[in-house]
Amino acid sequence: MAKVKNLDEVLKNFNPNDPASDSAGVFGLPFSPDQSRLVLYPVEWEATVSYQSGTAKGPAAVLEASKQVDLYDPIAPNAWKQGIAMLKPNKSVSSLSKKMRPRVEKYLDGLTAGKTNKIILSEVNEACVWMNNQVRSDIRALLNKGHLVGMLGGDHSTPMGYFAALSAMGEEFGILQIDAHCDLRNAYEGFTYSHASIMYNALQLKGVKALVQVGIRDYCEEEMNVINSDKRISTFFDRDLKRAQIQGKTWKSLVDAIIKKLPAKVFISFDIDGLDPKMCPNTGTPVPGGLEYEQAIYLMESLIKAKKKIIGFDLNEVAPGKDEWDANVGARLLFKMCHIILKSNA
Ligand SMILES: [Mn+2]
Repeated sequence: MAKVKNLDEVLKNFNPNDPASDSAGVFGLPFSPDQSRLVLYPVEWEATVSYQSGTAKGPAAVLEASKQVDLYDPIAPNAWKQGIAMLKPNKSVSSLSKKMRPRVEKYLDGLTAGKTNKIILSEVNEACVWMNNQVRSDIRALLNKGHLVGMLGGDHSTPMGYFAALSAMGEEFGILQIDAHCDLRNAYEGFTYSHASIMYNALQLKGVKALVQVGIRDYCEEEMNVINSDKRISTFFDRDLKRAQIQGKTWKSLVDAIIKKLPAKVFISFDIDGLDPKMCPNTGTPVPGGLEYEQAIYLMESLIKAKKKIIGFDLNEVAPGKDEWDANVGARLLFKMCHIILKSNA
């Protein structure tokens, strides 16, 4: 990667045991994006959210909550010293999402009444394509500079541009998706690039060789048909994972089976609603059941032990509620994911 300027000097003046200063960046760290091996790219986008909105406010809330996270991480102690920084959100993406929300709500009201407003539909679909293109070129520029990139959504439609950038750069990879939902609908409510279609769309890309889904517990027949008709997809339903554990199987043995389905290079797409909703009560579409926090960390950490290379990740659907709980969990999960990708690329 490009030569990092002044990283040693920045570190010399930084005490990781002090509380975060007002001017500090993500996790209270003092690095600029240019100085950082790992850059976090926030996307304040929730144009096609169908149930509870709020996830566009996720990145700002997670950034704020991240300043409370202590910096010692047993996964890879001191890996943060390679530099972690969060970019400012792409403001044209944020404002287009805001502009689309009332249009989408009007469209959905029409849909409930049995009417499809084709004018709004094409307007929203065009906006989503535009967002995907913005994200793709932003991410590609960061990857070309040699950064590792973690994306922070926004709704689960946001990583499409990231997947497309990797595929266009000739990468071949599997997606490990932790989620309550399959997101395998061919357009949802008419929206081509809905959060509920992200994995259907990802599978159209040349570079996506496998999709391994974990924690799934809310899905429709159309999605079951997609799962059954595409050999690249392996779905580990929450029901099956829970029953296996009730009957005495260990989480380790299940994790081994999950990882076996993945190719050498892995992108982690983490929808926070894959976790038990006690950890994300304000997320857009919460569903009972799901993974415990440490089960998810163990799964991701096991990728490193299995010698998989983590080429990127996103964390999405974190929505701040009235208290700071969702953002607190999101920030801590993000910190773990940062250390996992740094360790995988050490
Ligand atoms: Mn999802």
